Amino acid sequence: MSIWKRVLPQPLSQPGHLPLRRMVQYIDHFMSQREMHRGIVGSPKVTIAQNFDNLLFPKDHPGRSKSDTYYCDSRTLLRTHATCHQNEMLSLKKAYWICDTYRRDEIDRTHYPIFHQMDAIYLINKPDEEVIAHMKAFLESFVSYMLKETLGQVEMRWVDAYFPFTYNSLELEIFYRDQWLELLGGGIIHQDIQKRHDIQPGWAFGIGLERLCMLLYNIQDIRLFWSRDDRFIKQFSGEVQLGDSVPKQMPFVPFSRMQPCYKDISFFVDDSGQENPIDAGRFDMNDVHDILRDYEDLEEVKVQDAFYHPKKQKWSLCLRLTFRAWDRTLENEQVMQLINDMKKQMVDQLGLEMR
Ligand code: FA5
Ligand code: MG
Repeated sequence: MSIWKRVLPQPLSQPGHLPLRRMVQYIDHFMSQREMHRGIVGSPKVTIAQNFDNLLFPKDHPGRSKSDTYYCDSRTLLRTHATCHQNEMLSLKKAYWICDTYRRDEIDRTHYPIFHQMDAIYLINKPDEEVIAHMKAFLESFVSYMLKETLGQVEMRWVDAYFPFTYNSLELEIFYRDQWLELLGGGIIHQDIQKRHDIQPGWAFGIGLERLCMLLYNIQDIRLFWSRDDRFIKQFSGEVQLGDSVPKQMPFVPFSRMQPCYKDISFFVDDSGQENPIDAGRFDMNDVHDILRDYEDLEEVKVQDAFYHPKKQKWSLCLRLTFRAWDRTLENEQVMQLINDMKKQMVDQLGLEMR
């Protein structure tokens, strides 16, 4: 399905976003104790100026490329980070905001093209060293508030980083399962931005909410936030108990990996005289792949068998299809429906004769 159909009506609005919404209640509590205002953000469609130019992104920054960013037209795009709303928030002086963000990324266990970020700003009229010291203390206490009861004492370290819109930029990493894991980025708001808005110096930071939530609940796959499966959602329905730290969270119990379901489909290829039906003649197996790619729950397609049918004088191909949804068990009836639909597309679009 295209990204344009999937743009969220509101941040955190999917059923599978429940653990994120729950985590945000804790975040709100932490922030309110530090007199931080929660800023409201609008549509994910923002201008290139908001997302890049005003934040001093060089014209050739890779983040701007069409292969990384969903552009709507020559002026607008789907925001790639919550920082695009920083300018609107500066007058609040101490503020945080949460929004859905979009990046053209591979889909794997830790990357998804739609995710959520929280950004914050904290203005204090102090010299640079004190601004940085304040930021480090604030963010260390935030991470410790979020994770210490669940993960135990959290080992953290700061490493140098680069963002076009901050200086003295840093990333905070935590030691988790034998490796250092990037959790958030921050730095002092760039002087050009300070001048343009005539504001006091201060720091800014940003964090990916799904990644934090995965640590909090031991969720191993970011795609589960898009699940509608009760076995996922029900695990996050308990009471939220606000206090000095997030109480120990019950780790998410993964349900058994879904069983794959195998089905074969066979069809005739009218390519008389060809030695091999797959790489010769009018028939192009890639046309079949183009049709099959649209079926999300189809994991793999393999050519199982190909033989020449002497009576019909046609090649017969058999494909082995592996179906597996990552978030739910597929019923046989659903798979049969998918198969029927695929066959119809193959007949209508490619004129193939199904067996
Ligand atoms: C930023 O987006 C900066 N705007 C953060 C920032 C704000 C720095 C303010 C300084 C001041 P970065 O591109 O590293 O930085 O993304 C931040 C976080 O978003 C990452 O650490 C990660 O947790 C999350 N993230 C990035 N891409 C994905 C993705 N495809 N899926 C899920 N989470 C992602
Ligand atoms: Mg980063």
